[in-house]
Amino acid sequence: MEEQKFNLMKIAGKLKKYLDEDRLWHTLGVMQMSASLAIRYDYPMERAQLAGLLHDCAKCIPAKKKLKICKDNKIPVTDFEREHTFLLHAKVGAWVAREKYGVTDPEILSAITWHTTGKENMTLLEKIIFLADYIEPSRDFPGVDTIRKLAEKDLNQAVLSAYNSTIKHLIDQDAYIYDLTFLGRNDMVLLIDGENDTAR
Ligand code: DGI
Ligand code: FE
Ligand code: FE
Repeated sequence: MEEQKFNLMKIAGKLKKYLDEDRLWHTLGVMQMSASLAIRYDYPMERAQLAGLLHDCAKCIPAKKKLKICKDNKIPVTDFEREHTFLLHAKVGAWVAREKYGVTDPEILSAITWHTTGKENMTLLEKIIFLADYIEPSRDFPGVDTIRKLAEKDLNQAVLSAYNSTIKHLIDQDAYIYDLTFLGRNDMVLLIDGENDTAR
């Protein structure tokens, strides 16, 4: 399959109409961070930039409209997602990326779909976007710098740290933790254990 070519600047210009200023700035930060991680971990840089640029393209769509998009396009919505419509920005984002920005690459669409919770068996690009979303330059929360440093050294460890920090924060707030968040986090633990075993 021939690689699709995209004009990132043009996409950013279009996103400006659909995102508020803070979200656009965050999005540009994720694009930048995705590029750095792609260089470090040997993933095609422009594809990582494209996924980073579009990961939150549906973030500013109101809940009702996201549900309508799902209904009209036969995108399955679980009862849980209907109650927690925040989660839908990820899978609706993948739909918008395909229908409105012409992205057909399943690897890129999958990275957008899973960027909020992650999941088991994440691909390299899924990890890059998940982590870039967490540590892009405008993110500012306790411990973010430690995870940024870790991201230079070890991708899996950094993804695990990002999960741990989110989960601790969610626990402190008595928030509901999604199954996929736990599954993704535990999967990283097993993966890291496996790496250590082979090293022994
Ligand atoms: O869209 P962004 O804000 O850039 O980032 P995102 O799509 O990764 O969403 C981050 C938010 O998602 C953050 O406030 C924590 C929340 N989140 C992630 N996993 C879970 C979760 N919230 C709950 N309640 N439970 C989770 O498992
Ligand atoms: Fe998001
Ligand atoms: Fe984001």
